[in-house]
Amino acid sequence: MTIFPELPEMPAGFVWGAATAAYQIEGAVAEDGRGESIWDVFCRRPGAVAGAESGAVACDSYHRWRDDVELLAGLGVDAYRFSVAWPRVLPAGGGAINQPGLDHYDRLVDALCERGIRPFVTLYHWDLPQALEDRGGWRVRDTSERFADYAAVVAGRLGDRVRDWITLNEPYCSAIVGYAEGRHAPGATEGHGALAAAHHLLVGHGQAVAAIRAASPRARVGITLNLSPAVPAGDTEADRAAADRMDLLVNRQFTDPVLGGGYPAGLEQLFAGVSDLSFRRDGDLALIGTPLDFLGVNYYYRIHAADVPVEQRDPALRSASDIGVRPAPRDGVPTTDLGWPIEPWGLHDTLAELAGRYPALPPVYVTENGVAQVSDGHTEDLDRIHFIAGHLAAAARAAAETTVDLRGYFYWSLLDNFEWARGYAPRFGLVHVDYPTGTRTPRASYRWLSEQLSGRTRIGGTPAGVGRGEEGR
Ligand code: IFM
Repeated sequence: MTIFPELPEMPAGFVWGAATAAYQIEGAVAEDGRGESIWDVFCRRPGAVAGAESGAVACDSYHRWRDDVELLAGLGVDAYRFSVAWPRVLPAGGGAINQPGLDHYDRLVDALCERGIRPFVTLYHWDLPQALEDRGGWRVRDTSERFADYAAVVAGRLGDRVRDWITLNEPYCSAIVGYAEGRHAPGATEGHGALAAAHHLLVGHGQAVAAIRAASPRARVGITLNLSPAVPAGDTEADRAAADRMDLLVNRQFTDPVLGGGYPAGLEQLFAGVSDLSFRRDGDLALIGTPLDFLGVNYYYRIHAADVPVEQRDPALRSASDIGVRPAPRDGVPTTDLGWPIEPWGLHDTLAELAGRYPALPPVYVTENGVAQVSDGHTEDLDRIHFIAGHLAAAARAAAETTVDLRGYFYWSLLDNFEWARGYAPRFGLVHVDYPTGTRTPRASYRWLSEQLSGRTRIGGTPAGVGRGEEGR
């Protein structure tokens, strides 16, 4: 007999959700006036994406969005986190608004509200309009300003029904993976440019917070950061120092300024050979540290950091080894099919560390957490059920033991989808997608979660009642 785990007790008003992102599910890249994004261009670069795949069709959610809303309703979640594709709304990045693009999201939001599902809208999940990349992309400050303009347009149109806004998803990946490592679009391998991108993403975030609040005074605005506790691979001084460097690069470069504390001590030294940081301007930190209504945390794994000797480092920031760190496999720790260590307690530690380090930490949502399998036929996914239950237990423990005000959990992802440079092989979905036909088939994990969630009172949102359960907390 199979024993299925139960969901843990969560704080009152806890939001249960599932997440996706535009380029990973929508397809329809040349429809209804959408402009090109950096991912359309990057996917055409030989060798950039496994199997030379792209998001051109993906899950075809641009056409099948009604099916996806029904899947969410059947799952019984309170909320759906999706992203808006900037190049659908402003094909050239700025200037003329493409109304058919905005109409798509308008219909989606209406359908969610009709089903009592609260929309959490991410404005930037990596699909920068190529027209802006051609003018320097995130390396230049103008892109931050264009981002705030775009945020105002979307909030102006959807803000009467959408209350929860996420400015950026994982700026670490946009900046460091996209502009230093070159594994993601735009595929640049620069040091200074990547650090400029990180800074301009955060400036754009601060500007967008103000723009969203101006366009929709009832908005609640946050940012989503991917956080990975960095722990020493071995019990040596060198590995401990490597873990500290990794923590600065991945986590604190973003959490410290966003949560109002400015850039952390040690960061300038870490980047000494890479950049003069001349892109920073007076007033930027105040903007970046604008108080938020919530913080989104994406947790997937801990990093086991091993030291790389100085003579083997290249001061270019093209990989973690350039700051002297090698992610090391850990004996006895199981890994996902992507090789990511499965350590649910890392989610507890992430939340506990946030609570301990930042006295003014706003409410927190886990905006992504999930596991991929690479076997297409894997629909009786008991391992995914245990993954979710284990991570939720860790999150519940953090909520009970620390001051973290944990408000929700979004599983990544509702659907199998385009996993960026790895193409379609990794499957993260509660719902299996047969890409040739677009057919969606709920997995065992979907059935389990929906059973666990049934019988609760939904707290999600009609236009008037968004977030009822959370109101006043
Ligand atoms: O698929 C991605 C998502 O776009 C951002 N966070 C991590 C996920 C899994 O790699």
